[in-house]
Amino acid sequence: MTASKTPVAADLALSRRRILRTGLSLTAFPAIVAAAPHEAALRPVQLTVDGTTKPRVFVTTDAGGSDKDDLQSLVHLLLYSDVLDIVGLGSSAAMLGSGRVSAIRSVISAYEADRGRLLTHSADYPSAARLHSRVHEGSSTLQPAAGFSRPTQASRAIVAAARTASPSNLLYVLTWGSHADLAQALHDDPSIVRNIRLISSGVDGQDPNAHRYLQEHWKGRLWWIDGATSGRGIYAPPSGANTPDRAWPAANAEGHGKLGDFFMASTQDLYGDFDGTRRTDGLKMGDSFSVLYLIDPGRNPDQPEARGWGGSYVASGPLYWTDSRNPALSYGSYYGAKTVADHKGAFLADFAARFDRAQAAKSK
Ligand SMILES: [Ca+2]
Repeated sequence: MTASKTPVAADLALSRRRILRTGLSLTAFPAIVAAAPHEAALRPVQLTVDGTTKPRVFVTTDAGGSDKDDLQSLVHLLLYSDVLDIVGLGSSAAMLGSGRVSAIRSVISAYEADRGRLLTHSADYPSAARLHSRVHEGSSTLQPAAGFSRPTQASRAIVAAARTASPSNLLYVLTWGSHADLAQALHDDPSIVRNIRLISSGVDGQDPNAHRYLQEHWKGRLWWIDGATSGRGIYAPPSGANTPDRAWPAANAEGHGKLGDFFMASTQDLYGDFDGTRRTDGLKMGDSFSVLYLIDPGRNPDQPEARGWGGSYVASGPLYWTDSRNPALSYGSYYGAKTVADHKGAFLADFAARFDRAQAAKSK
């Protein structure tokens, strides 16, 4: 099955809408806007060739661990790297014993092979060298009771990226692995909090002390969507079974450039535990809801409670949103999963069209 092409971020109406969003940000958080601008030189807003604002994104990931779904999420991210300003890719994988920047770099290498074809569809895809220059090793050990310890490459890069952000050109930090490097960054330079929006995906168990530090010291001061389970709606059925989608990758990714084949490979034996009898394959990419939140062409990112590709969240305190506990919006024990799953047809069709870009150059 080849999904229909869904135009993304291509029309002027959308450009105007995204420009309007900046105004909404300022209106929504006047206290933040009133804060003195940071002394560091600000990085200008990045625009696509059609004038659309690119959200600035720093992703931290545990790619390389026992669950291959972060590799899937990285493929997804890079296929949308023309509409996002990717300023950092950190390996926050303390549970693995060491960082795994090599896993991130392997996805960038697949992207490099396809970039020529991608550029015929959008001139905004960054070079692989540029992406490689933004890859950073993160914490390799669990944080002590305090929740922070020493700076890492990744924590320093978060501080640097946030210092060049501003309340009108925010840095979105998407945490797909542990919170250790973000926690360290906030500890080392508390002033960056005003420039950051965090969208996290239930990573408390990957570094409990770092997560507790964020909860105890930053909740209420940090704009934060704390999404533990909504992202399961990307792949889980309404029963809430942990059954990744086996059919979609073969139909839409395999044979679609290096990225398509890389994605397909990262859906095979998902947990690396095949014992000769039972194995798990399929599309999962549960952390990708944070990217979907930013790339939904119809979404205002200032409104976590609104409906949209990345899900709908419930205000649980100042600047803090969590998964909905409404039973009607749950898939089994996955609270809020339906708020993401309701948009699955749209965001997977769009993703399929992105794989088509990797497969074939645009005909002139
Ligand atoms: Ca992850």
